[in-house]
Amino acid sequence: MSARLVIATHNPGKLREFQSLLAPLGIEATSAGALGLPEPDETASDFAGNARLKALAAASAAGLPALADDSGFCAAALDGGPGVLSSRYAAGDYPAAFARIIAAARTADEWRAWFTCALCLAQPNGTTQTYIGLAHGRIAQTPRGQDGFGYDPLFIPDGHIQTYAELGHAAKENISHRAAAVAQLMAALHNGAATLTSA
Ligand code: ITT
Repeated sequence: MSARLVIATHNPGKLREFQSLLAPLGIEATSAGALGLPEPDETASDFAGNARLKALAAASAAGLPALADDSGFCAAALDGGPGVLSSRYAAGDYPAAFARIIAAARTADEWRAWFTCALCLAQPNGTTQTYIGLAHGRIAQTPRGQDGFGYDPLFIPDGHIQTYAELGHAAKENISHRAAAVAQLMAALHNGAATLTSA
């Protein structure tokens, strides 16, 4: 398949993961940052709404199909928060955010957590398709690991004893919320339910 796609993210950690996850498709992927596309305000109240907003903005500005991801870390002790507010909750200070989440988990004695990824493929003509990927696990009592980005040092996926940041990129790619959403997109592209070429 030869097609062009805009990866509508300004987050370098996400971009790296997408480039690797989408490599098997052999598509020419450009990032929204490289194209100088503006970052739309994330005004929706849920992951799918924000993913759609970002994908539509990029597809319309670039005149190309665009893929956007809205994702976040969800703690049971915070009723699923920070969730859609994950980036704002950390405000660039991840150690402080981790400390607040660990304190909440300890108080509630509730360590379950999950990542959510809403992936939206938008066409320049305004049609969209959205896929949701989840990864369940628990909060690490002490953040661990150097690999990855964002909340990776805080999350131990089910079936593992290491955090995402300790497992590293190659292992995360097999089990992550983003990989689960991309797998659905791949299936849709393979069976014709989604396309990268319509204008
Ligand atoms: P774009 O909107 O440009 O894609 P962003 O970082 O603002 O980048 P979001 O609004 O979707 O993206 O915020 C998601 C936040 O959730 C992200 O900044 C991380 O803090 C966290 N997050 C999402 N996926 C993650 C992952 O795989 N590992 C660690 N943290 C993740």
